[in-house]
Amino acid sequence: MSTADTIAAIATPPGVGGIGVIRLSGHQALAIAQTLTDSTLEVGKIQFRKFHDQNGSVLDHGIVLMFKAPHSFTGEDVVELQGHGGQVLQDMLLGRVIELGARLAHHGEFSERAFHNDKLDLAQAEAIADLIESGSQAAARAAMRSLQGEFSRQVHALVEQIIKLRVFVEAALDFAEEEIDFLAESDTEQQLQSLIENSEQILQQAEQGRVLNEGMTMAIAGQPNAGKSSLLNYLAGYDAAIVTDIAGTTRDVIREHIALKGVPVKIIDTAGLRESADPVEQEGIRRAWHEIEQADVVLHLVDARKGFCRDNEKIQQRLQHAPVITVYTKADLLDEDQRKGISGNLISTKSGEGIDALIEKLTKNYTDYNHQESTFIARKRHVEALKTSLQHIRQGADIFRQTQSGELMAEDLRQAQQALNSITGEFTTEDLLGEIFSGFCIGK
Ligand SMILES: Nc1nc2c(ncn2[C@@H]2O[C@H](COP(=O)(O)OP(=O)(O)OP(=O)(O)O)[C@@H](O)[C@H]2O)c(=O)[nH]1
Ligand SMILES: [Mg+2]
Repeated sequence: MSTADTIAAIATPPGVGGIGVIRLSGHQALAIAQTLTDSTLEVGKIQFRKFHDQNGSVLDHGIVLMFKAPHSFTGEDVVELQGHGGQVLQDMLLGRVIELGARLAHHGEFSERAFHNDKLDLAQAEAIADLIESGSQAAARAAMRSLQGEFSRQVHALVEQIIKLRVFVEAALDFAEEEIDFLAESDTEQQLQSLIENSEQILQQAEQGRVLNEGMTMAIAGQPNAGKSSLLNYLAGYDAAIVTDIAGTTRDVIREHIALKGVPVKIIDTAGLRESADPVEQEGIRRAWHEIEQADVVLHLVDARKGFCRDNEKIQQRLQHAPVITVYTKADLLDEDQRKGISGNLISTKSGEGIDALIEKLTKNYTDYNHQESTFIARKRHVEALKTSLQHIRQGADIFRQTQSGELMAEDLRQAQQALNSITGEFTTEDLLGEIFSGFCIGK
């Protein structure tokens, strides 16, 4: 990315509208606007001007807003041209601006410049994209809180706590002889404990924010004929998947987006898991595992009449990565005695029994968004970074408890801090930045 270039883009959505905005950022922005309008422009004024083409004919007219660096969104000189909304007209105006020396902005390049000029940190820049794309009022409110820096403030508070500990631990290393007493007599242990508790709390909030943002991915897994597709259909409210009594009916992965109590959920129905000689079914099962292993939560369906057999145990041994909820199906086919033998979630897609309770269980951590003024929006990468950080803090704390020495813990604390810094972008590679900003729309 070259910040020497002046970039331009249509900032309003494509199509017809009362007004259309073209945004420019960079050191040539003001000069380009002056040539375009054939006039002198001032900062901080609402100025009505004609926009000319290269022959001097008027392309459009409208309002010009100028912002002088560093007092702008990007931190550079910024001009906004508010003309009439209309695709052809906007394209002509953009073409003229490019002719005058600007180049087309890449996806998210305005936000990226704002980030590099310290106008926003990375989590805030991401919150802009999430705000624009939010799919519910709760998500929009949470994104706004992130944009205002709520999430970043909490991450910074954790970083501060880690730095305090690191300074102390590293100072203790300089007094190697007395180190053990020094640390043992201090409140290092309590500080570590409080750091773990705070990290856990933020992680939990970030997880909620991520689900609010991206939805929860819920895979339905189990042996053939367990009733997986029936449950998908029940929750989706229509016959999304084929249901038959033939084991191995579903081969492809079937996805449905639904809302459970206002929580966005991506349900994934998969092929029944078993040994199979059929190459088509084998491929279905391979794809099933691929989806199951990426899910946020797995519903493991077990035919209640068959009970939890060894094959089910084998399936669960492979399900270590995410919470697994075992669900017994076909409750309507059980007699009283059989019912007594089952403890846990029991449902029937024929009678609807047990499904409300299951939904309640699935959503209980996520349903009070609207009441939580503290919820901020988050992304998967934030959650992963918080997990990495927490893992290092826990590891460091264990080592400290065993050795009462700070030396071995110091490296873990350093890595915990680095993981947190990647959230706000203080420690982030160019590749990752490129990946994040390319997901933004052009003009943002
Ligand atoms: N009585 C009753 N039958 C059910 C229930 N759920 C599913 N079934 C029946 O069980 C059979 C298998 O159901 P599916 O939903 O296709 O099962 P599946 O787990 O998707 O099976 P595969 O796609 O082969 O892996 C069908 O005949 C369903 O009608 C239920 O709650 N009660
Ligand atoms: Mg099926």
